[in-house]
Amino acid sequence: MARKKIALIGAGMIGGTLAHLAAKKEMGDIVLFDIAEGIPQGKALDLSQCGPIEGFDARITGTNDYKDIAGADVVIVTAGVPRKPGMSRDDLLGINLKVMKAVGDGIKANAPDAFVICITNPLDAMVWALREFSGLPHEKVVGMAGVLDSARFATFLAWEFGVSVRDVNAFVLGGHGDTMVPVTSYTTISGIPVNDLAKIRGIAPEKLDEIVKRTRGGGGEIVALLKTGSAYYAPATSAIAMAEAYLGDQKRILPCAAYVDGKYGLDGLYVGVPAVIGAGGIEDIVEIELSDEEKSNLKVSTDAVVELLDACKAMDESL
Ligand code: TXD
Repeated sequence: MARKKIALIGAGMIGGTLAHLAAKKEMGDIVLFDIAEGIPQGKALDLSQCGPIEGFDARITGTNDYKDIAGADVVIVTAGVPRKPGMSRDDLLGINLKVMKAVGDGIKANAPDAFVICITNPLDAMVWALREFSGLPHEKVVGMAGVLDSARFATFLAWEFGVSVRDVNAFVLGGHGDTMVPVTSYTTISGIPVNDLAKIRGIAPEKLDEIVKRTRGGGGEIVALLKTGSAYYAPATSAIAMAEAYLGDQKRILPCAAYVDGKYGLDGLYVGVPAVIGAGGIEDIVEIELSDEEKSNLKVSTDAVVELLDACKAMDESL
């Protein structure tokens, strides 16, 4: 059976990391696409030379021509510009919306049957715009944010409780912005609700609030430290987990920016919700019971996403 084909649109910090992870895991052949000449080709050549050392067989190529993504099974989109210190994710909207138009056209023409994972920020708006521009079915276009935000939440919890990160199952819903909703009522450590373990361990509720706050600011914390860009190792790792769930028909329930129409009181919005990822793409959205506070926090988050969509529509009348 022929190898799967993974196309990475954007060969920057996340794109290169995606390629390395996908190659190490032998997920398939990899095409790195970018508008910058030489970058995708150079990174593809460098990554290929890891093969004899790491022991993976994967054809890794770089290109500036969308025709080379033809027939891709998975397309992961990081094309665009990242934040610099002092910038919000929303500040990227104008530039990255135009990029999504070009990327959407490229996917529509060359890889219409792919499962598309969008990473480009502002994520909830960019994944919606990418779906509109590409015309792919809603269940085949998803945004990566919740897996990353939940991993940040889980890391901070594991540090505070002094437990293995393997045992923390954290849930962050809503938009990928300062209004994201870490859902402590569905967060467990070895199946123990985190609020219960906090009481057992004598960890004050204020400490958990601090961790929720640090999770919300997790992206900005790294941008401030790096100064020249944003996080890329954990974002890439998160998108790879989503791609594996699709390619392996794993039926994982992951927090993803999926298209919600009816559930959670939403009609026609991409926002972070528990989504089942399998061979059909987004196969189901799980509508969990939320506390009143969590419901109102989710409303604030989805209202912020609607504002971004309105800004996108104002910039591009085809939306
Ligand atoms: O959780 C999340 N979703 C976020 C997303 C986590 C971290 C970073 N987030 C966003 O991902 C970030 O704000 C950016 O919008 C993207 C990509 O971040 P990355 O750090 O990989 O940015 P780079 O290193 O600048 O890479 C972007 C590449 C770069 O090589 C450009 O030449 C290329 O995108 N680029 C394009 N490729 C194709 N087509 C077009 N039009 C284009 N424009 C730029």
